[in-house]
Amino acid sequence: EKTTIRQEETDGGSPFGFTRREFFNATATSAVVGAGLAAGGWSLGGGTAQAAEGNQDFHVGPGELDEYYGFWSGGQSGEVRVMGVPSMRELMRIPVFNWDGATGWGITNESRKILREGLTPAGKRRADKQGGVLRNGDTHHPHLSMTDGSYDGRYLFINDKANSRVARIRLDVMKTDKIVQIPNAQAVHGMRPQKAPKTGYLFCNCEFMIPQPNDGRDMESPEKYKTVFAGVDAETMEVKWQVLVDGNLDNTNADFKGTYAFSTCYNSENAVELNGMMRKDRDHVVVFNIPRIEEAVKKGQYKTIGDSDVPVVDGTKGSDLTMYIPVPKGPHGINTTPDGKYFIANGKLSPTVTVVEIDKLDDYFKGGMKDPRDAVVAEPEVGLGPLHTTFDGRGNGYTTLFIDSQVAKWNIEDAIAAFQGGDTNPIKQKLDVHYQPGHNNATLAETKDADGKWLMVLSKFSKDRFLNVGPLKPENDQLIDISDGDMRIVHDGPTFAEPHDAVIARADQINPNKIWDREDPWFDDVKAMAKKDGIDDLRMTNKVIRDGNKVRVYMTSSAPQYHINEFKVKEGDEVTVVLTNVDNIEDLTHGFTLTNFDVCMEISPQQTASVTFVADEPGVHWYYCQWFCHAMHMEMRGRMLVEKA
Ligand code: K7E
Ligand code: RUQ
Ligand code: CUA
Repeated sequence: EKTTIRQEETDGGSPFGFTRREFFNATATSAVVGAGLAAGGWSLGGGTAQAAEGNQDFHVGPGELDEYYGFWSGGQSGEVRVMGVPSMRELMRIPVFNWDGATGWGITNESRKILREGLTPAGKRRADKQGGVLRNGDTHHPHLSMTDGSYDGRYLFINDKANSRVARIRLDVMKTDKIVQIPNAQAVHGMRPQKAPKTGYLFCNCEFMIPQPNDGRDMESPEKYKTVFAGVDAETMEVKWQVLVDGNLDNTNADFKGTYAFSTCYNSENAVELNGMMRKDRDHVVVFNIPRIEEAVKKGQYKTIGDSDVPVVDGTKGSDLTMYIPVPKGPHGINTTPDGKYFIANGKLSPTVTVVEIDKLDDYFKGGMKDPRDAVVAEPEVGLGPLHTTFDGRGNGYTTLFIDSQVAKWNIEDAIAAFQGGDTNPIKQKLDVHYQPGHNNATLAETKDADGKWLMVLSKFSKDRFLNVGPLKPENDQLIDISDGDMRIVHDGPTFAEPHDAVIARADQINPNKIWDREDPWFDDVKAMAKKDGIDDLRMTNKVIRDGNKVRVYMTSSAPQYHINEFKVKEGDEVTVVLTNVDNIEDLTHGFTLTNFDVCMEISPQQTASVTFVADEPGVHWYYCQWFCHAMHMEMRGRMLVEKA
């Protein structure tokens, strides 16, 4: 208990020595007028008080830039959010699996192609029943591409548990450019890019067990249900292979050599209801030997399932492609240490975390190790409900304790020494967080460059931390200074729709473009269509082309004008509007919204976007620019005249 610092007592950096609740009581009664001003700076997110106690300032002043980019999952909203760290300012939202009215994601032709092309046949059938694309997603795990264990600034990947998909976001333009739905799967949960030599694969855990194929057979025989681990090619976003496993995959991670991936597995009982899932007292971690899996696929030692042609190899217990390491019941998060030596499986239902030495996995696969438990080098007790662990690059792990509402800081080598019988206590500090933390992540902690400066803890419940907003409350993301040894909370940040996870990269590792490049492959399709209509440069063209009952409107815009003020079509025509923003000034985004037609799109500087709809209502229909761009932005509009058929 000596190592526990009660946040309520120390009050997260207030120099005034009273707790947050006491502070609010004090100001409510106007008891401390003078102190109220200064303390107000602290409680409202100013960094002044923090500077007094911590050794880093989280305050980023007006006009100053953050040191880090954070990438947050948007949870049940299906999007990704870009944050500045340490300021916790939300910088951008990137639509992925959702529909978005600001940018027209889910409405433009470009986004609809991305949302549709990677769906499985069943996914396409589902999409066809609701307008061609799927509408929701449940994102958990955003992860950045790497080269040699460092962020390389190319891509961000994110899973969709709801519709079993994985998406790729291009970091140069911060747009989703590929989405693939994983066949033979329900609920893609854990997802990690390969760390080395580069992100060639994305490793995807399919969580729920289903009959294989899931076509109506074996429904009453849960013992035959299986799930798969999938390797997706990060360049093409195609599913390369799958591995059948025993149990229910949860989270996954990779080593720093490119040899192994490892996944936590709960419900090794293969049960379909809660009681059955709790029958055994152990579950396992599955280790995947990637070169062996590739070899087996190459040799044709696979089958395909149902209408999918993805090779599926057998990695169930006893296979030489996998290793099953027994761990205490219900492991959840799995995290690789930045030095590449260990991975840590977080106990969830057990108060322990299991430390596995990665080099020892070689012994097992070479036949030298008989008992897979021999790869376990420590299993410290860290507290109740350990879910995820992150690292400071100084040999410490930081584990979220869901039930205790704490983060435990513990030393890895001390835990190993204790496991070998030493009497060192690996626990260095426990810090109260608010409340029920899930993931945490420290700056660069998933890479070999972990710098131990800031720790982000994503708590599931905010309870009393913010003004009440009704029965649905925000989550609470807490920023913790870990730079000087002790953990200290410096900021609360509410987020809507459960982010689950976030990653933090140094600003210089991410270098987005400031405006679009006209050679960007994003425009290839629309350029090809224009070429067939005899148009070479979309930036120079304002033209309406009729092709039977199809009408293509090629239009440019520059503030504050569309260069086609009106166009005429006939009732029932299929109209495609192709709009190119010829402004090349940073930040000068225009839009195209067709009133009462449910049509909108973003066109940022030098961007082309297109949208197709049926002009099924005769009359005058105004289109307008929905991004405020100019003093005469309100005047930036035009008319579509639809003549009665
Ligand atoms: Cu722990 Cu989906 Cu990463 Cu949530 S999972 S917390
Ligand atoms: S106008 S500056 Cu739509 Cu009130 Cu906004
Ligand atoms: Cu263009 Cu507003």
